[in-house]
Amino acid sequence: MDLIKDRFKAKADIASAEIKELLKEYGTRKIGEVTLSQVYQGMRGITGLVTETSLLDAQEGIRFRGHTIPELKEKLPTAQNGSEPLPEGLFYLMLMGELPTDEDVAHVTAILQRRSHVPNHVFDAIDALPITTHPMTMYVVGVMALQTESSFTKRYAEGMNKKDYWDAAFDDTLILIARLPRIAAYIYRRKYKNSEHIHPNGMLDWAGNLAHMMGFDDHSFRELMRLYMTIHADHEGGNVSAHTTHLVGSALSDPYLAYAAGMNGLAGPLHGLANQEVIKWIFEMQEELGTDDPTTEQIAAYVQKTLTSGKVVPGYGHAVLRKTDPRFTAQMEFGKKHMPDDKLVNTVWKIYETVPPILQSLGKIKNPWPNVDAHSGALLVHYGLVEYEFYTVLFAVSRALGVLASLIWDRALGFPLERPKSVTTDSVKMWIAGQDEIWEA
Ligand code: CMX
Repeated sequence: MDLIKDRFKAKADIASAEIKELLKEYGTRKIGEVTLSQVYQGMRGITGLVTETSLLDAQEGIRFRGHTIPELKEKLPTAQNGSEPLPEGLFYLMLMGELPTDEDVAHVTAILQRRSHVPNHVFDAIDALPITTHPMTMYVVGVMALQTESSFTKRYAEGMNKKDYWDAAFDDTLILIARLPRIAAYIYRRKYKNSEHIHPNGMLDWAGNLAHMMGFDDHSFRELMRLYMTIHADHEGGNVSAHTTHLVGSALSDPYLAYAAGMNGLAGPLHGLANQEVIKWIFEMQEELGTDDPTTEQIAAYVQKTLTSGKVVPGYGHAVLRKTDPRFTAQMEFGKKHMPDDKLVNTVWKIYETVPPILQSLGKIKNPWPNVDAHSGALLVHYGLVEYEFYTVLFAVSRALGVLASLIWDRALGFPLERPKSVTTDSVKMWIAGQDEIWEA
């Protein structure tokens, strides 16, 4: 691990010095203006965070350290006999800011394999929950139980110098990422497979091992997990899971506490839980229509019904994106390659033809196009992973790569406690009447 840590430290020192200079020279330059609507409506479009690992363009989608998803598919190392990128490679890219070699990726895989042992009390904590508990609740409880291992918290209590925060965050992050597949697979086997657990295979890569421990040893399912874990990993810093992890980490809560907080946000239906909602919605549509192969007319009528009953169409829309999510497209390409005739996957493609014009016609939805969650479930169902309440756990395992790489950078760059200003509506009214200067506060 020292090799990758030393490389990181060298890069972080350069970045820190650059930022210091930037702030010295341009620190008072204005980056934008904030309207009252933005203050009341979810702070959309306010630039107020630095996240080094990825950047989202409304038209083009996500770029990880400058690389689009199609570029990653070309440039990141793959498993032997595989063609999908290894998520360990994306983690390296997000952390170091440069593309890894095959050797670098093998090094990260080896680090993760060596640290993957999960202590028994974590399984005991999960087992203490009723079997009916939602898998995301079990997952966060598992992560919280693992927090006993935090070297950040131990070293802080021993008086760690703030120059070393990044080092402790680095250690915690690698251990946490290494152990998440085991926790996720344990939850899956406990809840859906009668607690018949499967031992890790120390020869497999991080995502391949997750597939194996869940009980899916099909080569193309492993490939799907590699792709899935890569494309769900990061979506710049303002989304709920990334922002929460960053915010909680800014209080110097250790990476376990910060990541668990972020994953509670991912478990919301407007964010990561949308992946389960999509399949639930399609299954309900199939049942109501009495067919597993609905026509576009039938789908259109069902979409209208969903909207009339005051619900959102899950998997469609986005707070920042204004085009089809390239993460949707990457999954569509996987579907075309591995399962072009699958009925459910074809239904997802028919929904893609049907929903955008309907949402567009409402006139209020800023983005009628599908996001990442519109596609993922159908690919999983194809391989027999039909237990849709589990899907957000897979998203969470992947999201650890981005939010925790960012958390290491937060500590390396010495970012302070996050504490934006809030106002009351009374103070807003006084400001409008010219009796208050709250905005200058
Ligand atoms: N179906 C129905 N209505 C939708 C909609 C959808 N898919 N997407 C947006 N709208 C509605 C909003 O609810 C809002 O309605 P009101 O004005 O009545 O409150 C209006 O359109 C305007 O919303 P917006 O500015 O276009 O979108 P927001 O930035 O407020 O919200 C999002 C973004 C993702 C929460 C929203 O599009 C949504 O609820 N989508 C469905 C859930 C989903 O797929 N979430 C996953 C996002 C990706 C992820 O994080 O994993």
